[in-house]
Amino acid sequence: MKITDIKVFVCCPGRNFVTIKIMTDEGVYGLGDATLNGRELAVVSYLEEHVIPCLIGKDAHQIEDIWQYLVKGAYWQNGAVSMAAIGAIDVALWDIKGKVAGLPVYQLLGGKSRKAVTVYAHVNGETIDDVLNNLEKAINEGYKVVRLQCTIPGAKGTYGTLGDKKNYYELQGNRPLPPEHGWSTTKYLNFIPELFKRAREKFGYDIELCHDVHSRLTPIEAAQLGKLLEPYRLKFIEDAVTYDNPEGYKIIREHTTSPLALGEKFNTIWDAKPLIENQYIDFVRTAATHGGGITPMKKLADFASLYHVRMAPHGAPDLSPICFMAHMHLDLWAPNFGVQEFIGFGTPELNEVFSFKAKLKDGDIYIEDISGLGVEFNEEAAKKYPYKRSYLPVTRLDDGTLWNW
Ligand code: KDG
Ligand code: MG
Repeated sequence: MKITDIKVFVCCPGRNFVTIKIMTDEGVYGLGDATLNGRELAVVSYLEEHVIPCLIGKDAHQIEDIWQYLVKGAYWQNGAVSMAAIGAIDVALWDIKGKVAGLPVYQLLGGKSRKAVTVYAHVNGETIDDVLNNLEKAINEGYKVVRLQCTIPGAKGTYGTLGDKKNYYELQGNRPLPPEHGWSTTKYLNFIPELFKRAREKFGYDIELCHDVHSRLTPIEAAQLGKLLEPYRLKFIEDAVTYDNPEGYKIIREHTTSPLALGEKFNTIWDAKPLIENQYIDFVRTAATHGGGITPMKKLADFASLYHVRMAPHGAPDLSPICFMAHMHLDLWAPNFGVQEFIGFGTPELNEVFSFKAKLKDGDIYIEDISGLGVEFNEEAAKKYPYKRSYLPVTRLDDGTLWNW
């Protein structure tokens, strides 16, 4: 079955997405998500100039060989742009294989390890009271795992809160240059334990809670946070420190039993390797899009399982429903699945462009047994939403120093 053409679509139904469609000589096609938030067009160019021309005429069934060819064959391995491009190709090839086999992708991975995928919802607010009200709603909706984020009083923008945005699909700051946020570790460490203390006082310990630090701390500060949050028994603290220095996680580990999650920015299994084999993390958060596809995600899950590390794939709004559905199949299969990040099924604009059959019940997602990934992309609808340049914010300390957003 030969690849005859690969089309790339860029659209913005609320936020930008890069979608690919692989066509074959047997009429079966597959879809992949190549979205790299804020650097979308670099991936388009990588695909159009350097990936697609090499794939025309290749056998669409040779998923592993094509993945190796794109990764090793480029000589310049890894990197966010190239792995997002390769991730999209790989996911689209799994979609094709599932369609040809007449099976959902999870069957090709080894079948279901569970009936449904437990997700964690985002709960945020401008004050602790806001967050607690929203947490009550999430609990009443049936969520069993929830991520809490709260605006830090006096901060100029806080990660994970909507601020003046209506929803996650609104472009960053609605302007084509990065908005600027502020950061104070002191204010943050003084404030955030109170959020979890009050959540536990009001709702007890049955609801599982997580928190995303978004790489703002140094290792010893993260160790302090882990200790401060220990009484509130979080499911995990995410991205406490950037992942570039795995030894930093050793410091955190030596001081706290708060579980740690990391990996949404990993683009290879080798990024994850030292953190997993040294038992520095408990959950690995790599996404099929940014990690290079379903093929490496399967290798990552198997490797992590040897170290009792569980999968908690990234599920931010800048990953398209194609990536979401790829995760559903991986999560249903992976014996060491932990929890899936989930920000809802999207806006009417998003659902006009992407359609997929997934149902949420009591904090678990069920998908239909459709062959392939089970997602459709409406090319005509996508044309109504042209690309709009948009960036994530940047963060500065009070003295102007640039910090990790
Ligand atoms: O593009 C960046 C987002 O995907 C990221 O900020 C979201 O940290 C994130 C999360 O945990 O969802
Ligand atoms: Mg995160």
